[in-house]
Amino acid sequence: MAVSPTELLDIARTVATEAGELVARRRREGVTVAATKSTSIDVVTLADRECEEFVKARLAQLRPEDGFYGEEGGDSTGTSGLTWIVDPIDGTVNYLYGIPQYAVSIAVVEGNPDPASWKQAVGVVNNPAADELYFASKGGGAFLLTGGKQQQLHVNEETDLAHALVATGFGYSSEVRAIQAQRLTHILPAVRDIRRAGAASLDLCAVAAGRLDGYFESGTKPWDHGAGSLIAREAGAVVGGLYGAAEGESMLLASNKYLFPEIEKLLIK
Ligand code: LIP
Repeated sequence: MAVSPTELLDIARTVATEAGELVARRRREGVTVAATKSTSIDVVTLADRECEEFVKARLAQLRPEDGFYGEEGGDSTGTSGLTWIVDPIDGTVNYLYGIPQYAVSIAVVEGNPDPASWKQAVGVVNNPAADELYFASKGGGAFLLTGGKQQQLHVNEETDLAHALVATGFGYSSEVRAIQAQRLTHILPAVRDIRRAGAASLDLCAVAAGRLDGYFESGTKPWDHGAGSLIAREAGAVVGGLYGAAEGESMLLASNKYLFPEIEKLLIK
């Protein structure tokens, strides 16, 4: 990789900050649903589309040789071996309802946007409504910038599953949600409590920041976790799928090294 992780992180932070200002402004102006995707509750807003176009254009200016892989379909292959993976607004339903739990998620990986084979280089997750910018580079640690102050992030060291605060999420199809709800019946009695905040990238950052002890979800896409999983790993989390698999659509699980196997056992039931 000819470009330094520091340069890539600077670009990701700059663009995520600019994009966060854009989506926050659009939220204040009022949000319009542009279309639905997989089901009638899987919405995309005009701001999702505008933000992805903005991020893609900025990255094309700053890193014209790189590939791009975005949730709203603006994909392009590059020649540099690097791919930017972007969720313009993660937590779209929160954004639509005015719940301040949504984020611009920008990651850059070496290789294709496939969690089974990518090499994560940099991840940035920006929640403009909370003035919280999470970021990490591979081997460089994970950080939160908020209120002008920067702090390094570390996962909780909780070892008792019964004391674990665990987040999850659900898909947009009712058939899938029924299966996910069934799985939850094994988890809920075994842990402190469950949270469902609505944005995978922020759930992963919450694990990194010690605001959650674990997070699991099936059905997420590379743009949902491409940045947040690096931030969680750099804060000391174990992140992956089940049975040693890579994180991915089948399962995304993040927790500390003590609880990861305990939660995995409950998911395998
Ligand atoms: C969201 C994910 C979240 C999941 C939601 C939704 P989106 O992504 O980040 O984890 O539970 O159902 O898929 O659609 O807001 O970009």
